[in-house]
Amino acid sequence: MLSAARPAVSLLSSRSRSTLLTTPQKATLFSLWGILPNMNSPEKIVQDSLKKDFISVFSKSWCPYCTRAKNLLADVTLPPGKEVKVFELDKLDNGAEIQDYLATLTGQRSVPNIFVQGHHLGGSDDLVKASDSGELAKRMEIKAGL
Ligand SMILES: N[C@@H](CCC(=O)N[C@@H](CS)C(=O)NCC(=O)O)C(=O)O
Repeated sequence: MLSAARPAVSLLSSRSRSTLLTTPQKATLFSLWGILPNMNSPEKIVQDSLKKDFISVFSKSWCPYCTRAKNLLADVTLPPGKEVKVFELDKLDNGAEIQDYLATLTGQRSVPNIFVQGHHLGGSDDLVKASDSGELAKRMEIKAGL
């Protein structure tokens, strides 16, 4: 259900894009609620995000594991111009279908479901482990030619 008062896209940080393009800095999380601006199939929504977004988080707004993951990611330093995209599945009209598609794609039904540079990382526990072990930093390295 979409509430009329709620914007389709809400910006959690007011950090300016021009700054983002020049220096590595703490992540900006863009959170999507309501109806996605471009209402496509669940597959296309997910695949587009995996192609374009540096980090994709499929989340639910009430989920404590998701909050932990979003807090951790908000504190990560990203390469210039890179962003974290958060899909709040309980707030998106086709969130349940997106979750079904993610389950077939990754074998993981739970949220958060996290991808870095289009590659599946896992859930919140996996993110914490990857952050502690240095795996997350490795996965965030930009490969030559990308
Ligand atoms: N160990 C998982 C736990 C995640 C989890 O239990 N998430 C709950 C929500 S807080 C979930 O996905 N429940 C099923 C659902 O919402 O469909 C992780 O670290 O991500």
